Amino acid sequence: MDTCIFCKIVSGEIKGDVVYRDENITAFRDLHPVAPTHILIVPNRHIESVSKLEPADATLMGQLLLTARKLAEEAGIAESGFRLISNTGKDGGQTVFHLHIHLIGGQGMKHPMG
Ligand code: DGP
Repeated sequence: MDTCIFCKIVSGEIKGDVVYRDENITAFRDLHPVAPTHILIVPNRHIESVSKLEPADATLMGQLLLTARKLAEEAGIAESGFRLISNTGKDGGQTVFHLHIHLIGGQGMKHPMG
């Protein structure tokens, strides 16, 4: 997608603080971190959100989760714990419409359900 900021980070057209890259996935630090570790894990292929996933994307989504686990281990937060979030659509608070998983940790967090 020509106008998608995350597609541009994936392609290298604009610079991101990339911490992981393979043929299917790119992970980079969030521009506005909310915790000591805040990494965005995205599919290289443009998928708008979880709402647009197809059955054929099941393996890719598994790879995204395994990448989250690996990056959590590398960041030293696998034992202390972390949160994975994929905001989806307007009511979900999504602001960038290229599917991404936030990996957030390194501090205690309030339960999102209150
Ligand atoms: P969401 O609101 O769930 O769609 O999350 C989008 C996140 O993307 C938000 O935490 C800020 C981050 N973000 C937006 N633009 C950029 C950018 O150009 N570079 C990086 N690294 N992060 C960005």
